[in-house]
Amino acid sequence: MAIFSPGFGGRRRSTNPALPPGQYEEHGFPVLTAGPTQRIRTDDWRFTLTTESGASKQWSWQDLMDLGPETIDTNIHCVTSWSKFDTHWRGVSVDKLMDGVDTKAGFVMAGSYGGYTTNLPVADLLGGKAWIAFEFDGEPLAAEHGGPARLLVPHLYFWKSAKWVNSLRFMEHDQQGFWEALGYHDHGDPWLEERYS
Ligand SMILES: Nc1nc2c(c(=O)[nH]1)N[C@H]1C(S)=C(S)[C@@H](COP(=O)(O)O)O[C@H]1N2
Ligand SMILES: [Mo]
Repeated sequence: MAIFSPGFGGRRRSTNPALPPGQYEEHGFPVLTAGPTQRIRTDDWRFTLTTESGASKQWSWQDLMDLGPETIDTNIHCVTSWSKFDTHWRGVSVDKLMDGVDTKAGFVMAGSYGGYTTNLPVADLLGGKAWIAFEFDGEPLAAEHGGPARLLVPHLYFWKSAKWVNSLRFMEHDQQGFWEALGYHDHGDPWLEERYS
């Protein structure tokens, strides 16, 4: 006996236009981490940006706060098929970190405390699409969710939002990060279901 009935339209389709294909709405906030949770004090926290020419720039926690944080209200989409609507964050846009940075690179490798990496096109980090986020729901971001600060790139699957992020390395040629090297997509647009490469 079949455990599901294909007669009633087969796979259930969401009527919610905010839900990308193959996703369901999650009300909790699952924790997904490959490896141990990193615990970094804001006093010790540093963030480094390196361009393709080798030039680098570094920020302390206070430097980050001085860049002018903003509020971000957004939906997030995990490749394991949960989506969470209307999440509230505070963070500094990557545009602000990029102010005055001279690069023609097309790609970025984001790196984290603990060694996690993920690659993204530069275009997906600029234009108000990506942040270094340090508050969730009005509270300091919990270590389990990447606090003190994580990358937040809500228009791509959530594995691109590197927890405990501490670097952006600009690259002329795309290279693969942790999950990408294991078969996940180099881009990861949930609306195009770019799950695997
Ligand atoms: N440093 C780091 N960042 C990471 C991960 C990880 O394992 N390590 N997992 C990614 C994946 S696969 C997802 S779905 C989200 C999960 O974020 P959450 O635990 O806050 O829900 O973080 C992403 N960022
Ligand atoms: Mo994920």
